[in-house]
Amino acid sequence: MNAVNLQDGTARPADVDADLLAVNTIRTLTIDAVQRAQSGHAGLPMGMAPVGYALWTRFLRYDPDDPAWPNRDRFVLSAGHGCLLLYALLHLAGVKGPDGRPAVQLADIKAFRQLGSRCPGHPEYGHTPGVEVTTGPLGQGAANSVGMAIAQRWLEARFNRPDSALFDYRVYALCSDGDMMEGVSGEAASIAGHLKLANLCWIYDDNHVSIEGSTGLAFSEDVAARFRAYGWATVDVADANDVDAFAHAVQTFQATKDRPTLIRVRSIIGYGSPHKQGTSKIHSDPLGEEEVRLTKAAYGWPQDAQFLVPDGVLERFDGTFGARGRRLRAVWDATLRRYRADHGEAAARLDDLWAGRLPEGWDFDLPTFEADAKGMATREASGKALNAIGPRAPWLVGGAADLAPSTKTLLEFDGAGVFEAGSYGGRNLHFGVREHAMGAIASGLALSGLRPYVGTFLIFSDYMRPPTRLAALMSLPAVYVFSHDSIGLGQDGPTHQPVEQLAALRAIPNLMVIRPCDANETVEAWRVILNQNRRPAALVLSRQTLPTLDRGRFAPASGLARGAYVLVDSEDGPPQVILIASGSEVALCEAAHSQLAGDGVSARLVSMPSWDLFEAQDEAYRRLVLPPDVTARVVVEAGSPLGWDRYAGPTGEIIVMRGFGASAPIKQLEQHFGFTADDVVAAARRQLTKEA
Ligand SMILES: Cc1ncc(C[n+]2csc(CCOP(=O)(O)OP(=O)(O)O)c2C)c(N)n1
Repeated sequence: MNAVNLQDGTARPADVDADLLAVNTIRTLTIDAVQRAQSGHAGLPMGMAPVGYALWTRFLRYDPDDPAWPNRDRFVLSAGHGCLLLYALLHLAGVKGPDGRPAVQLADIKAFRQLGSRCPGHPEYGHTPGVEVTTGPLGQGAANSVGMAIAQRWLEARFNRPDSALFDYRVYALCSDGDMMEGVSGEAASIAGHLKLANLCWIYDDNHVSIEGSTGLAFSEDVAARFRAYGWATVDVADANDVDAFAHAVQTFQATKDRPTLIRVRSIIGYGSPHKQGTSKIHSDPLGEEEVRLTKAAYGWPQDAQFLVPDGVLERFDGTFGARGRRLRAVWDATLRRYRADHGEAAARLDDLWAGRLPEGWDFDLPTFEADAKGMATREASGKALNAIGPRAPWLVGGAADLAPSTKTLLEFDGAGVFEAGSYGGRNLHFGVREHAMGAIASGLALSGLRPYVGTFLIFSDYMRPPTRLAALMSLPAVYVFSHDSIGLGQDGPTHQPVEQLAALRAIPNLMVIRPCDANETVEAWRVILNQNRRPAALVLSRQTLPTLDRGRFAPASGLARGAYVLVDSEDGPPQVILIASGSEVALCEAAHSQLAGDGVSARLVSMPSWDLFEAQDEAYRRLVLPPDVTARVVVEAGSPLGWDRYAGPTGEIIVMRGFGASAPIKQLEQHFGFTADDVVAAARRQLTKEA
């Protein structure tokens, strides 16, 4: 491809070759969109347009008529701020949404960053067809792509047959300097190298510029050397405009069968802008009208044309990207037809997987636990539930960040297996001590149709908060198993005792948060979580044993599905006082309830494992459980008070943690921090006195 002569802006679109014409279309669409919106990031798309163009037109296997084709190559724009590159590609490639309408119309690009446009400020999964994953927080997309690559390997191992390669797609992620600086990409790259994910290619836009100026201000390591140390192959492309060199690098990736590949592309941010290219000014400022004209001149573009898509560009994409994708898709459809005929059962499973549901009967073997005063930890019950579901839910896959024995997240039944380099069909993933990447990888798995669960201690949910939030934003059904959920973990002390984490999780919109009180509620929690596929869920579990409640005497654990329910009521008449608790504090309140009943106090005990499930109930139910006229209330939870006043009411009492915990045996801690039945009884009595 010809390089553009920056001094000579006289060339007309018709004069330059078809590749350059298409590349400059991407660039000028970007420039015009940012200029019109007066916001956005033009620099990356201007620099990397040739790379995006070459990848899509020469390599990407993608049916523009169906961006949900299961065997499509994935293209993740991890540097989400450069979204106009993706929007322009989706537009020019003629990608269509499920309704048959273009995924991105020119009108959407013109309305970049405006309400309702298919071109929001950063790519949003589910909002714009063809956007594989929501990106913007740097590092996340790169880490998500590792989950996607794991999923491809897993699907291949489990479902491909010698005569039918249903899954052989590749995963490409375009990463910027910021992506490379963020720790999460390092974690993810480390495990990708360890797992030898040869289907994964990261394209690193090495443009030496970020917001504050040169990356040299803060970033001087040899990134490629680092990746080689992770076990990746690396290829350098000296000039982003050299599409043949880039194409050669992609071919090297495709020929590399034993490790992932990093293609480092040296580019010039804002390429073509005479006064701003190569500087941080172009990173996120609109060019300004005069500079837009000069830049277009530099490209040999009509200076006054806006949002111009010259004749031939759409055809260029259609004749390359489109033609290849449609042809491959037709071949794949034929393969799938054969597969259905020859491997009917596996095909039926795939239909379930693609529909986002687990096979019928996945919950048949869920256990019920007998009443038991000694009981078991909810993490223990969770492990039993998981292992009861596992054999019937073949694509429930997961693991922990080196804490599987503690979080009880190991699948132990025959054939569960381990996902490891060269043996990719296992159901157990070993993430190593990499919580942040683990969360992002879970999203990549969910985006690929698998049902992932990942485990760590609740305290380390902080380490995976960014991907948790994004999973909630994307409505992905990932499951986070968080054990060791309070001071109840005991002697590890305050570094490990979560206090504010529950409140922090509850603050994430669309995240289901469930803290079950005993073994049977834990089973019900798994039932609720896996019965839906539109939300991530945090399952918050105790380290310590908790009594298994006598469900003959108390309400059934299925009440968990409604978020809160009356576990045991006053024997006669309306309650004088309501005790509300979650998780390990329910048993404590049950003891207090008995004590109060013995003293002739009518108390109600509400088990409240999930605020969000409760808030989703109709008002009548909520008033039934928590009648507004009963204002004598005691809330007990070994966590932050934040938000509990909503249920305690203005005059209720809340027994919570008001500071950090301490290192001591659990019994001492309960005494020390006031989590005993006597404390609850005393609070209830204070409430009654107040009432009187
Ligand atoms: C986690 C995170 N931190 C900060 C930002 C804000 N931010 C957006 S772009 C950017 C710098 C980008 O520099 P680079 O990655 O080199 O992209 P380029 O300048 O090449 O467009 C920053 C800090 C972000 N999007 N995500």
